[in-house]
Amino acid sequence: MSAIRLFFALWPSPPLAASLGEWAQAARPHCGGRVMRTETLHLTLAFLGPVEAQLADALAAATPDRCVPPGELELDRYGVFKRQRILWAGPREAPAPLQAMHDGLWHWLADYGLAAPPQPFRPHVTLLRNIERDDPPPPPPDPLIWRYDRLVLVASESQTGGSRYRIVAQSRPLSP
Ligand code: 2AM
Repeated sequence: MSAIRLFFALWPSPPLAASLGEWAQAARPHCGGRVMRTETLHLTLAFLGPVEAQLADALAAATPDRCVPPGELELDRYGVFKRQRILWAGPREAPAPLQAMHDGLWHWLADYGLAAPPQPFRPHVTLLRNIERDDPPPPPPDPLIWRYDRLVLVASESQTGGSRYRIVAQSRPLSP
């Protein structure tokens, strides 16, 4: 049976994605590297890796009911993952509500036989890959405010020149 590479993420609104794209362009003269396409920018909450089609279907069916409390996240800095040669935008550390969302998601995923990675959660939006230096530039003056009310389940499909992301399900926003 074929496997599908899946992850849960927060997906930015088009205006926020455009602002993140500006952050990427602003950092590129300093860092070098390859700018991520604006329509693919996201913040991963849980990377599941390859999942059998039956399990992928079960997760897609259950995701609409996996409602999350709405919240706000401030992205105020660039950071670098040296080993992966990534420049990212994000907060210094996960704020408590986002950490709780991450932990709750993995707690639920355990019912499907999926286990969280041992590394701590480092919320980030990858902006540039294959960067050429280790130090991030200073961030733009105004932080970005991310207002979220749902999570999305995304399939990552390999294609020439990178990955294509397809949103397969999303959680229902909680009514006010
Ligand atoms: P990255 O942007 O830091 O590479 C899809 O690949 C998403 O899942 C990306 O946001 C990626 O993070 C994240 N991810 C987390 N762990 C991963 C892993 N082991 N392999 C590939 N992607 C991973």
